[in-house]
Parts: sequence; C-alpha cells; structure tokens
Amino acid sequence: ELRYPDRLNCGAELLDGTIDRLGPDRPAFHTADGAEPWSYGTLQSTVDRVAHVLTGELGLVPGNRVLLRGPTTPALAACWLAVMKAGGVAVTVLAAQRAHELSTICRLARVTHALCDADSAEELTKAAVPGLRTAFFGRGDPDDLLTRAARQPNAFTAVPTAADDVALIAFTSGTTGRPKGCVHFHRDVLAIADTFSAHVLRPRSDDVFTGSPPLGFTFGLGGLVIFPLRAGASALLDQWSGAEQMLKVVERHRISVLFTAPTAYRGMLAKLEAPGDAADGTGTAVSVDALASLRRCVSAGEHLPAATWRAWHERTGLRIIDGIGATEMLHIFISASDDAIRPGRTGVPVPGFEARVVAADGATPVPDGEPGLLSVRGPVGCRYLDDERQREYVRDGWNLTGDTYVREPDGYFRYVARADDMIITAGYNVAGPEVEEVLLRHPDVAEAAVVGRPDEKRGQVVVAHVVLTPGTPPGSDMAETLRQFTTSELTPYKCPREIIFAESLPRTPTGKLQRYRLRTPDLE
Ligand code: 3SK
Repeated sequence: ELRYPDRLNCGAELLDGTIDRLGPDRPAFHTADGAEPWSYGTLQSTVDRVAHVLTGELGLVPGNRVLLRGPTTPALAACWLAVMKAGGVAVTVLAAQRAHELSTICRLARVTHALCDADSAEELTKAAVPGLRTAFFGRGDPDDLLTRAARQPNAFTAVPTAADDVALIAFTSGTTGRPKGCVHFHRDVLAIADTFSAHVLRPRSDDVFTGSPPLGFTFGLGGLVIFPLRAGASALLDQWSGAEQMLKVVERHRISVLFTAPTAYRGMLAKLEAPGDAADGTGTAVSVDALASLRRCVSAGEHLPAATWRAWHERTGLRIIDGIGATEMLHIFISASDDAIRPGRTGVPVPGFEARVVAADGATPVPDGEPGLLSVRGPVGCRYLDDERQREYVRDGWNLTGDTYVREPDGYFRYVARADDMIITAGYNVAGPEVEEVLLRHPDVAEAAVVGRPDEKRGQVVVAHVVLTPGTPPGSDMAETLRQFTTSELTPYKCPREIIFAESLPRTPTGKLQRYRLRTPDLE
C-alpha cells in the first residue's frame, strides 16, 4: 500500500525532492534542436521564479485554477511544476483545443488564471474568458512570463498542500463531446509514478524519456514529466511531425524510454529498413541501429494489436509494454513488463490496482474467459468535477472504464472493444478491434477501423475502413483480396460486408481512433 505524508506537494516532491537526492546538475529536459539541456537546478530556479510571478503579480492563492496551454516544451512543464508548488490547480488542455472548447473548460473548472505559450495564444484570446489573468511565454518581450520571472527571487517555498488537495483537473471529452473534468490529488500524481512507472517501467536515473503524447493528455504528463522527474532521469520535450522524425530523435538523442501509440509504432515500422535491405546507404529507410539506445517502448491510448507487437519485436528485438490507462484513472493501471508481456494481451493489474470483469449491471463478476465490463480500483480513481456521470463510472469504489475485456484463466486481461464499439449483427456480437487486427496482418494494410452500420435486416453490418500502405492502389481487386483474406481468418459473420478505402482515419488530437465519426459520418 502506498503511504504519503499528510502534507504533500507533488511539485516539490518531484523537483526539490529529486535534487535533494541526486543534486542539481543532472539534465532534466532536452529539446530536439540540440540546445543546452535544462539541468534540474535551472528547472528549479525557473519554476520558483514563475511561482513568484503567479503568487505575486498574478495574485494566485492556493486552490485557484490555472489553465496551462501550449505545445510540449520545457517551459510548459516548468509552468506546471510552478502551479503545483504555488498550491494552484493545473487545468491542462491540448494546444489543439479551440476557443469554444476552452471557454467551456474555463467555465466548468472555474479557471481564474492562464499560462499560455505565445504560439497558442489566438484561440485562448478568442475564448474571451471573463476576468482571466493570463501570462504568455515564448515571445521573449518584457511582458513575457519568463522575462518577468527572471526579475524574481530564485527560491520559492512550496505551499504545504495536503496529500488530498486537488492538484490537477484533466479534461476528457470522450465521444460525446461533453467535456468532463477529472479531479486528481497531489498524492495521485506521485501514485502513478510509484505504481506503473516504479513496477513496470523501472526507470534509471540515466534514462532519457521522450514520446508523442502532449502534456495536456495525462499519458504525456505522466510519461514525459512525472515519471522521469520521480526517477531523477531526463526527458526530451518537443513537438512531433511524424515517424521519421521520431526515429531520428531516438537516434540523435540516445532515447531510452519511448511513450507513444500503436499508430506511431506502425508508422516507424514503415520507415525502418526491412531485413535484407541493402545497407549501402542509398535507400531512404532508417537503419534499425538507430534504435540501439531504446530499452523501454510503451504503447497506450488505444489497443495494441498483436500483429503490431510482433512486427516491432521481429524488426527491433524490443518488447512493447502495452497498457490501458484513462484520464479518469490518471495513468496506466493494467500492463506487463519484460518476459511477462504476452502479445495481444494488455497484461495484469499494475501492483497497487485490482481489476475484474463484470456483467452489464456493473457489479456481478463474470467467469474467466467471458467478455464483460472492465472494473478497476486502486490508489487513484475517477472523481468527475460536478458531473452526474460520476454515478455511472464509479460503483462501490470500482471504476467502470467503458471497455469490454476478457480475463483469461491465467489472470491476463485481453481487450475486446470499447463497450460502445461492439457491433451486433444478426444477433452476433462482433468486436471491431478483432477484425482490425486481422486486416492489419495483411501486408498492404497500414491502418484499419471496423464499425457497425445500421441495417434493416441484420440490425448492423460490419464495415471496414482501410488505409493502404503507400503505393498500393485501392479498388475492387484490393477489396476482394481483403475480403478473401478476412474470410480465411475469421468466422463469416465477423467478416466485413463492405470495405471502404480512405487516405487517413479520424483521430482525436491525442491520437485515439474516433470510430463514432465513421459510424455517423453525417455528424461531420
Ligand atoms: O486515455 C488513455 O488512453 C491513457 C492511456 C495511458 C495513460 C493515460 C491515459 C489517459
């Protein structure tokens, strides 16, 4: 069981606590442009000076909610730590969020302050949040937050928050578009590092983390800020333009821990030299040697198909750590590491968590081997901000994540589908991800999304949306090839009745597939 003192400030623990243990000189953050890294000491003085601006010039008092907005940079991470140390509540949003979303979030979370990267200013300004006290950073003028911070004393005594004080409100909009704020305490921030990171990742202080999830998504905040700082390690914080850049960054910066989503692993595979390719330096593919520094690859955000896991393992020798997490649960709660990893299985409950599979009533456990709703509990859990949907998510202390899972007799959890993504066709249940998994095994398929389309006779029919690998022509021959391929691998009722070729699939800014947009294209 995790035990934290009654007075706990997660920002001070992560930063000052790590400096107390390991000193101020180690690198904390790098950027891809190769600029001088921010040491822990530099980070601490920046954080403390920003905390002074917040509590002085901007009038922040403990408990005030502070919107944090910008691309992934050391400055944004420093602002998050400053809000923690000042006893504020961070309301993290994605740089991609638009004015109307920002104004809803600010209203729901009663945001009073904002720290915003100058490059992301436009939509926040358009949102015109009444009374918002805002400081921008990244423009380097006399009004810039960091210029103002440079005039402040370089030490700030962290507010002695309680372990159960709110540290973070993370917003998720799910598929309904009605945003929900998930409230997390100071102890929750440390708990995700002391469960998933400590037991599954097992980081070392010389690790260099990086990855694609933004800091406005708790997958990124955990993987790129909380976990490396808790371990005294460092992280490369930058924006991502694609798989090739990711491979180059891994090579150039000797990245050892990578956080990203299944699509990015597939994207990188497509850019890696295939075994047997001539290593004469004339090809455009990246050599697998570029990944020599990697020792941990984490995948979350959506289900990792066994085919992707195997292809990555075959090509790189690396075993991807799959995990299921949720904004409601702050981070990953089912996963596995090293030899305990089984492709196509998410894993087992992370130490500190319990998981079970229950019937539609949300409470009655179903036997192993049968699908049902995933239900979890542990040191962190869902607390929606003032939202009646709390009663659906949490029953008797168990969190119902909205995923359909099977617990196998050996205790491993196997993902089936999002509960609302099950397709019911002529009375049969079909899990879209199972069909996608088969399609992804075909060498000409780059991405696949399988959804149900309303049908008078069958209730729903199975429809596959497919992105082909570059250079593969779509058309009726290809559709027929894929139809035959799925028929040879799946029971007939699961096979797609229609195959639609697309250039890309709709995804949220955090990379999750938006199946609902394929089911109801009229919403566009
Ligand atoms: O929502 C998710 O998929 C997720 C995954 C890992 C960690 C955190 C989150 C929110």
